Amino acid sequence: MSNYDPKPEDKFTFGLWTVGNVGGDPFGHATRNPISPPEIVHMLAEVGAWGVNFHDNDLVPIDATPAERDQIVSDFKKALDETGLVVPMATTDLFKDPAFKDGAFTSNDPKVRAYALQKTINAIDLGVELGATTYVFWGGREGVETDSSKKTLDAIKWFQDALNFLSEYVIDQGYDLKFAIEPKPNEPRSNIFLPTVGEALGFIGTLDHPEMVGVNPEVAHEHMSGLNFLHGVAMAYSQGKLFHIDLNDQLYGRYDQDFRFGSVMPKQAFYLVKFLEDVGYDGSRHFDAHAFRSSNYGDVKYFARGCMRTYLILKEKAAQFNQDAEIQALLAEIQAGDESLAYLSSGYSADALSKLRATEFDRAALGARDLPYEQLDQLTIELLMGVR
Ligand code: GLT
Ligand code: MN
Ligand code: MN
Repeated sequence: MSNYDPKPEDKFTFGLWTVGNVGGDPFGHATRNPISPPEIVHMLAEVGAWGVNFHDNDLVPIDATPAERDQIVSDFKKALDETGLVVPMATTDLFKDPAFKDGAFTSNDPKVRAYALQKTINAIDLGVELGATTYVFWGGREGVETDSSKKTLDAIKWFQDALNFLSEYVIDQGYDLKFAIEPKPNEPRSNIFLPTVGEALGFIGTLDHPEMVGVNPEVAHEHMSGLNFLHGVAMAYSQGKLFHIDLNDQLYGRYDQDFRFGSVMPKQAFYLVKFLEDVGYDGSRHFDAHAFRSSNYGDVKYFARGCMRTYLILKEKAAQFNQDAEIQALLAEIQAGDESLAYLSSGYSADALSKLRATEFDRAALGARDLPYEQLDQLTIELLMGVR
């Protein structure tokens, strides 16, 4: 039996805003008293996390004086020193303040766009000071309720301008920092720009420094669009763009639920963990989730441990899947190659074309091929349910 206790090499991280979430929602007030960033760091250390991430204003209130800022940062550093927790990622709160009610980088107001840029520059400095090497851009307010309010092409241009400016800033400072865009389709805006991993990947190619920019896909956000999260992650990974990942869970078609990782769609979570482990993804496993509103802080710890424990259990299941003789025999049969067609993987050539043209295919035999996917899927389910 394996040990499901988290270890530093698992690279499990949480945001200050996740275990520090106080349980408020659009229809109800907070159900937990706020706890301070140092207290959150100690709680994360107690449950066995490796790192902690934050928005500028999770740590330093937006209206803090410079002296207050310095005290807060020094208290936070002390907690990091005491616990050994690291800060791999930081980000900017460009969504809570009413100044951002029409977006930050894509607000119609040039002053808001400039303020968002200045706020992000300060937040990048803070993140780098605390050790962050990944900087997330979640454009929660970048969007519209009505398309009569904003020219979409202008918004795309403003978004590009902001990321280009910030890329140059990072280069100019000599920071070791890469950017990760986090897509989301809606909530809090009715329509958010860069709604899916696919759109974000396409957008990155239009930037001045695409090599500095990747994606931070979140399970819940792709599920809100009814998409297959694994496929989005695999596409990002295949392009060398999986810079970060937000793990949680979410039913399709609902509001942003941010549930404990693997808690509602464990089969999808299994395929995801198997993918990350099979390819050797070496970034943070960041849990962007929060406990139920009904939980007290004891239950919040259970929630945080649960995220990591489920990941490790699924990792063990993935290894079991890879070693299961019956499953592997089925896969070998289903995925068998054909040596006589290997020439096609070298791409197009006159020779390949004439060979292909000359090949006679037995279409009926192709259609009659056995594909025991029901058997394979049931074996997978039984493995996940613990009876294999
Ligand atoms: C916010 C959002 C998350 C983002 C965070 C980063 S903040 O909680 O719902 O998905 O990752 O800005
Ligand atoms: Mn979310
Ligand atoms: Mn997220």
